Amino acid sequence: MIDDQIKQAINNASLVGITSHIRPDGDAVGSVLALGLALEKAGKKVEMVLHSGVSNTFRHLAGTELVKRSFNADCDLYIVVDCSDLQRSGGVLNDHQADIVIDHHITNKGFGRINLIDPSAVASCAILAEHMPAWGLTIDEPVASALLSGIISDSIGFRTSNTSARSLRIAADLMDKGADITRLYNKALISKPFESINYWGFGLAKLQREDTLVWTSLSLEDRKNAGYRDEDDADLTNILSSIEDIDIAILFIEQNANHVKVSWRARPGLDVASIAASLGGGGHPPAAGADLEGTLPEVQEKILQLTREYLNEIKIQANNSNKSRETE
Ligand SMILES: [Mn+2]
Repeated sequence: MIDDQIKQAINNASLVGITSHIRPDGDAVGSVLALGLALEKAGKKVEMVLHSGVSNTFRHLAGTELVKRSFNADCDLYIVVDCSDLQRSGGVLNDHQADIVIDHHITNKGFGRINLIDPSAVASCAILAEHMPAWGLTIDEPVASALLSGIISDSIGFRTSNTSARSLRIAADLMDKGADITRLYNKALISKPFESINYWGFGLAKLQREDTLVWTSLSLEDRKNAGYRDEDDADLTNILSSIEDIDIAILFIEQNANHVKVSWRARPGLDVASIAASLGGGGHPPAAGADLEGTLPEVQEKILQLTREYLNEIKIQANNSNKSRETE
């Protein structure tokens, strides 16, 4: 049904615009490239746009040289992938409506004319892998590689709690189509430039712990000193989330003098997406983010306070349910 609507919309379009969120991760890049390359192969003209460009981590994927930072022309059809709300695209659509929204973020309310949103999917790339054939699009080796790269990235190498037999079967199918899992895994998650590890060092040197909460920050000064060029966290958040006996890890990344990106990671069962969403951000229950106005110390204080309050509520709830169990 929804597949027919999407197929129809694609068939009717000659110039298709595709975009995703700012500071795109592997799933955002993979989704844009997979869809863009497959649509080109199907004879469509395509504009692929990522407001922040493509980070070096994913430059090895086919088609990244075609990705622009803004739309040059008015497209007949705009597809927004892996992006929980329109604002997170960085404003690249201007006044255009999102025609098709494809996403797996639970916080996505469906801001498109046609919405394909599956929060159970491990990645937006997994949704695309399952649905693209029904839209008449072919998954060849470059498309399969982009999709598998996105799945590997968003599942942190099949380690997130939503990793399922279904997601592994999708990955296996993409391998059958020529995607080299060893190479893609290494590129997406293991191999890092010297500057990234150096950048981690600045963040790790400031690591703080308070009970089951850990946090640190990366300032503009740190980025400069480390010689790190991208605007993302160089995956330091995932390192923080590997600390044992922790409920929540937070990373504050200074973007400019009055703008800080906040990244949360939480143990399974907690929901940091709810905190992020209350601040205009988004994400998944165990991994979420938000962009906030303010200086690094201001944002840090505010967010730590909100996160402490959330953790206290969780502890009170847990105590209450223990008590009611005792009195039963
Ligand atoms: Mn994703």
